[in-house]
Amino acid sequence: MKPITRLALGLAGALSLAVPALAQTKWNLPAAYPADNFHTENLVQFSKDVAEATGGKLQITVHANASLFKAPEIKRAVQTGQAQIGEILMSLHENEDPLYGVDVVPFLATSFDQARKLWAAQRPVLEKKLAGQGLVLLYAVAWPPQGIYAKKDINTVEDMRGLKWRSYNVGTSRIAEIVGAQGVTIQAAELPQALATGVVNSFMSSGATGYDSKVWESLTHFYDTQAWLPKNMIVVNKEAFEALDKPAQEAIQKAAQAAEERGWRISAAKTRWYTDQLAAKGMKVQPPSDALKAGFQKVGEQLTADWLKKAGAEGQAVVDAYRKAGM
Ligand code: PCA
Repeated sequence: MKPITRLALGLAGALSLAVPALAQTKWNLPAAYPADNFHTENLVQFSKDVAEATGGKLQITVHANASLFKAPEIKRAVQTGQAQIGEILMSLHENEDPLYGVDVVPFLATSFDQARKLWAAQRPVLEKKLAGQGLVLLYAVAWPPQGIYAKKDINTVEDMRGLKWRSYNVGTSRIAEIVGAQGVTIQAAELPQALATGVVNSFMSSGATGYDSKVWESLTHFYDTQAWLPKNMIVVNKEAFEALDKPAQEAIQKAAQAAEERGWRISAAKTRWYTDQLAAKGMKVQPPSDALKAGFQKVGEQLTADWLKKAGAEGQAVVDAYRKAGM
């Protein structure tokens, strides 16, 4: 070997130690919730894990609070490659396919345990659908259970008539229709403003989103109906994923698994903390009265029937698999 060749090889060897084999890849991750929301913090940790495991080769920047794309636009942005990866509120896409909405069927899965089992039943079917759209499903994490926020006593479903009701998906809009409230769809990033200006005076969501929105500045009551646990899912553009080398793909999958475990754990652990915060800020945090519970169960039954009809055999199969898993 000529000395010059040896030098060149030696240099290349030294370089390959210092510089990763692939060029650095940068991904954007649009997310729809505030930077200090637990889902977003979990995403940032996920991105750190990926950076570390790939030796800094893959850098994922999280764009919180719908700063890059609005919540309903994130899925399409990732599908079309405008963003490489994104966090999506699953049930926002129930109109496209009922399967996205199984987690918001009222009272089907009302605890973290049940929601996790429902996710296990839903996941394989969803994974296939997303793959057909050029998306790789990484993981999903549930929000805390959904309750009703209002500015007055809600003792029965009839008390909901005429409320200015903020909805965030098909199901919550439908609830407005059924109870005779004025529904208006507003995503979480715009909720604080909608509350402050009085555009809405009621909504259903988790303690987390109430807390994030400083709901106590406008509203006074939280009814802990525990009606369902909606999920956020993280998906990657398939082409972008496949352009990575194998070790990077594996690093993502591994970090995703860890993020899923961590996310569910934190969501469950913070559930009580969030409602405690609402109470500490002076809100009346309480379980629904028997009458409200009964009335709301009826609303739920109607939504469930609607959903099963839309979702057909495929939806029924997911529900059956969930029930078989022992709820
Ligand atoms: N927060 C989100 C979705 C469900 C939740 O708990 C929201 O209210 O928009």
